[in-house]
Amino acid sequence: MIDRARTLIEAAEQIVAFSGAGLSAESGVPTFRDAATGGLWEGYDPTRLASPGGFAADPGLVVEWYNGRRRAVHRALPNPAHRALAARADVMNVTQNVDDLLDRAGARSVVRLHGQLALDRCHGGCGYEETVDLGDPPPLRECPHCGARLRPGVVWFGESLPIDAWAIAESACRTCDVLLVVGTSAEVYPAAGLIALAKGEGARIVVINTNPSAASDLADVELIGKAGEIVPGLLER
Ligand code: BJW
Ligand code: ZN
Repeated sequence: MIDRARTLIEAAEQIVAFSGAGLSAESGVPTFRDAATGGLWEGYDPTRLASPGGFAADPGLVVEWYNGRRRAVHRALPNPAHRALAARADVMNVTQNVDDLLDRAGARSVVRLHGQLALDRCHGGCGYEETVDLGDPPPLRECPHCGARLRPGVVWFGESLPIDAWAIAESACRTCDVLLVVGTSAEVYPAAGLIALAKGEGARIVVINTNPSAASDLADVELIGKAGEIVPGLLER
């Protein structure tokens, strides 16, 4: 199966890597829905924490939860899968991840569908944004422009994805020859819809995941195992 995937990759002109939390699992960053890595949301109701309604109900709790995750990402290091994806300048990285591990691995540009932990932005919608030190994130505070609350610069349930990032991702998935689907449950939309979009336009789908996922049925090649162990061998020239 690895050889089949490598053959597809070698023949491809355009390669897109669509990643999820499993990509960073071996760096020690917990996933969302995967019990094997401790499931980040175990004991929490995700719609409470990662939603505008949850923020309205208990903004202090939500900011503290994100600040704990920010500190954990700050302590984490890129793993071999991040480094392999970053090392191939011809691979476009489209990620659902809000960490900065692809960037720290040296990826030139990363298309982020669900925002980033390293930003705070105004929840009132005035457009104010501020970079956050992941190692020493600030507590809940007000927007210096309009007085509304600042919130993590991520995309919560019920919110729209960043228009520019979505347009770039959609266009790349329409035209790519191979879509690598790395470490995602492929359950969260519209991001997960990129896989069917690429497949419908003729791309070959290579799925790398420790378990079968919602992407399995769309896979031309499914490689079951850890991203850090599989991705480097797939992408080395
Ligand atoms: C390994 C591994 C290793 C482990 N190696 N693999 C139908 C169509 C469109 C939308 C919807 C729809 N149905 C419902 C919706 C709404 C909703 C949605 O999709 N809900 C689903 C749960 C059903 N979507 C939205 O609300 C989106 N917005 C939207 O639709 O706007 C339009 C709208 C407007 C108004 C009203 C309604 C709609 C926004 C979605 C935002 C998602 N945000 C989050 C949180 C980000 C901030 C934060 O980090 O806190 O994004 S949710 C969370 O899930 C996070 C992730 O990016 C995302 C995807 O998770 P991911 O990355 O796949 O992680 P896991 O844990 O699920 O999977 C990890 C995988 O790795 C597993 O498969 C493991 O096996 C594997 N693995 N170790 C390889 N070492
Ligand atoms: Zn503001």
